[in-house]
Amino acid sequence: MKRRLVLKMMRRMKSRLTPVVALAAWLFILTSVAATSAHAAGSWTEGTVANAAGTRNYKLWMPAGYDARKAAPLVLMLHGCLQTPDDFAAGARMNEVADRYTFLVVYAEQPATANPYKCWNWFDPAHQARGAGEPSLLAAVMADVRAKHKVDAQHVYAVGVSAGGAMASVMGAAYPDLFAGLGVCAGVEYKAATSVAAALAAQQSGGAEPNGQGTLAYQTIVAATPLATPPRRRAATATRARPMRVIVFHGTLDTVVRPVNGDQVITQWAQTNDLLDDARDNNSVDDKPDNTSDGEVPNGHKFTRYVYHDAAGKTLLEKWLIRDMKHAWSGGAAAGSYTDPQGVNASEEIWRFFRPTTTTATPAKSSPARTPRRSRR
Ligand SMILES: [Ca+2]
Ligand SMILES: [Ca+2]
Repeated sequence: MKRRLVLKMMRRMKSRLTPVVALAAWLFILTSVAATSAHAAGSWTEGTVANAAGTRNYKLWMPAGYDARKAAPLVLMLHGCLQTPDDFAAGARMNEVADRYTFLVVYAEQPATANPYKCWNWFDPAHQARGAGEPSLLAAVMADVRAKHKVDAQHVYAVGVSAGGAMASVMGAAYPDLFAGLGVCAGVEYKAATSVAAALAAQQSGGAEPNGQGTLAYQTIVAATPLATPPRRRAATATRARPMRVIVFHGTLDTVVRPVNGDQVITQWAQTNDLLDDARDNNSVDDKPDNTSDGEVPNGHKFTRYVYHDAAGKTLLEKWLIRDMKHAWSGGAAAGSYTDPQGVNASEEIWRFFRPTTTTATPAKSSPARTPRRSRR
């Protein structure tokens, strides 16, 4: 299509320009066509959403190999205070993972007009609920991306660092119909605070009692996901909401958001998932790790990884404590602010944790083998 257009332009040019100028133009057009077609890397697009709560811009990473006809998973990335989408993208390097595994990454931008430090207002009751404030704007971002691109609705996740991580916790409870999982890096539990003073206190010594916050998040989820599509194979007493998969990263030397907050994120979501799985507070999911392992990044930090199972023994929650890491996104590049390249590569681990698996689907290979067997009868 593009080449045909170029030829058409050339034909027109030839009739008008001198041969030398025409040749120069021809070469210029040819090289630019070659440059664009040779580049298979992902690319940015931008968008803006608006509703009664205001306006927000976003940047969307279209991964290399993205096929507009095929539904792709989508990850919402929420930056921390003083950051921008570009800064966060450069630091976290999630786009590189997206290029490898072909998923969309959308970076919502919190402007200084909304918060002088560009923090998501996770601690303000005006921005903690479905259909209001910043959560509604973030939901609008997701809706805009989904309207313009083919998204695999079953595989949409919210990931954030610091204030962005705190907002990811809010989004998981307020919009459980949108998100199947959360990545909380140096963040806090759901509604850890409901004022600026409480936010500062929570960052230092933890937020509201996390088991209670887990129950609160469950009640919020139930309110957000009534009846519409009852899940298959679930007890009549349960809600239709899915379990929320959550992965946490926290540095042991984080003095901005102390590590107790990472523990609270796990306790809170363990309780929420305990209630979600059978509508009973029977510790079918709890915050005691089922698996603990130590490791070390080559030339980097040591870490401990805690894995928490659901009632069926499958991984539901994970927590990575990064030894000697301060307030930062674990891993990534120094090109972005608030990163610690010596930490575990959080982007890689988050996608490993979220990555859709095909264990429940019938592998494509087995279909032809079955068909002849059936036809013999
Ligand atoms: Ca339970
Ligand atoms: Ca419980």
